[in-house]
Amino acid sequence: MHTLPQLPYAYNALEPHIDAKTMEIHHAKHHQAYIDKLNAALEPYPELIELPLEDLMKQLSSLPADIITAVQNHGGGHLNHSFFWEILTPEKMEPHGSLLSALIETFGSFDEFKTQFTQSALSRFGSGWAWLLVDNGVLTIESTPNQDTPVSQEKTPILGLDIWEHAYYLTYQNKRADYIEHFFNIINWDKAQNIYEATI
Ligand code: MN3
Repeated sequence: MHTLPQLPYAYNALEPHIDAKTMEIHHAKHHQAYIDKLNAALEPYPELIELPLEDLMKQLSSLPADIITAVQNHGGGHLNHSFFWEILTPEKMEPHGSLLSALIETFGSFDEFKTQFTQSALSRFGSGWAWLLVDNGVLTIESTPNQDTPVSQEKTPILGLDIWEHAYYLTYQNKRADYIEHFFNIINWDKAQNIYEATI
């Protein structure tokens, strides 16, 4: 049985970058809905409902055929949002450590990484996510449609940005680029560094 994780900060903590109303609806309504629908899909499969979420998503393609789409959408939604809340912070942080070194080595500079990440997030048509991932030991930028999670493709998310309109519309309306720019002010680089360090 999956349950909604508590936010590690208050709904208004990320203002002015993400407004309190957006955070509240996003967490208490959208994220909760993914969890409710995931639990409903898994109800006929008691052995699956007890699996840790990451393990469930890693074996997505070998699940019973009648629940693959529901787990892809709602399990992915649950995992992606649980990760998203953790990678945000109201504390002002800078990229550092082995992750910063690897970003510079991989993309040429931190600014070039930011440019490519922004481009990836902007070019996703419709709803989805932009990611900084470790894929077979290599840092890569990708975007996924809908609630598809890179965890199902054996990739490790280091950063993830929700680019569904529900994540930014109240403050930014159609200006997705402004939302992406503001995301860089609220990244939990300590958390990203810890995840990256565990992959090397
Ligand atoms: Mn969302």
